[in-house]
Amino acid sequence: MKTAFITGATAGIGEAAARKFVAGGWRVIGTGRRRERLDALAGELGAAFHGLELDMHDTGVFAAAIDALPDPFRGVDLLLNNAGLAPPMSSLQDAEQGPLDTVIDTNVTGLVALTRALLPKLIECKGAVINLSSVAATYPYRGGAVYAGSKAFVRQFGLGLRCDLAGSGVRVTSIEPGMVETEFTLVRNGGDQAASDALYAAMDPMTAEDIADTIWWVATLPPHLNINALELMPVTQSWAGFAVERKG
Ligand code: 8X3
Repeated sequence: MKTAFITGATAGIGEAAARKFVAGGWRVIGTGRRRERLDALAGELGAAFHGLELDMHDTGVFAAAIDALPDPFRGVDLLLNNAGLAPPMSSLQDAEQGPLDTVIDTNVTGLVALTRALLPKLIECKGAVINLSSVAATYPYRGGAVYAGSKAFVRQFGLGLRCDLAGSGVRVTSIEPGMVETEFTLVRNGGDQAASDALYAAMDPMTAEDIADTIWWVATLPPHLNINALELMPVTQSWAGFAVERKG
């Protein structure tokens, strides 16, 4: 029986992935800050799910938390680096530093530290790392510089990690979705549900389950195949072209 370690399992893509992997016969260690959500998921998914209360900013406790995993969950075949967030949409010249630090600490520093802490187990199992990046890693948009930069880091980090892991059998993939209706926009907008609803209105966004299904597909490919990066969008999302500033 394989084990997936899924960060940010208390909502959205992480939660959908936890359900998908348990339904597929895996054990899942799901992390999050919200104990009550982890407990609810444990109640739903049963003994195959282990909820681990973990804050991605708390890099100093990662090693001890991993060491303390209960017996059936001690091997890790897949790390799904899903936890992440975006700061409020704002030009950098108008942004507060605090929310930017939170995003960099979570999306970049926490992700690197957790990956490093789990690598011995992943190497032992010839496992896989799947990182949640974004289309924002490739296509910039106004107000998203720090978010896009963090997701470009995630993609390039994964490619570099593949080089480091050459010969180990460990696979590394960057999943790069566009618009997925989850709590992502709600968090980005500081809890404004109407703004989130308006963004996804009448455009048939992707769902957390769509992305979880894709992650499952990547994770269960034959072990000699590595998907380096996979970009997904809803059919209704495309590009608006370059902005041009004219003089006079
Ligand atoms: C977020 C993707 O297209 O909603 O990762 O900005 S998008």
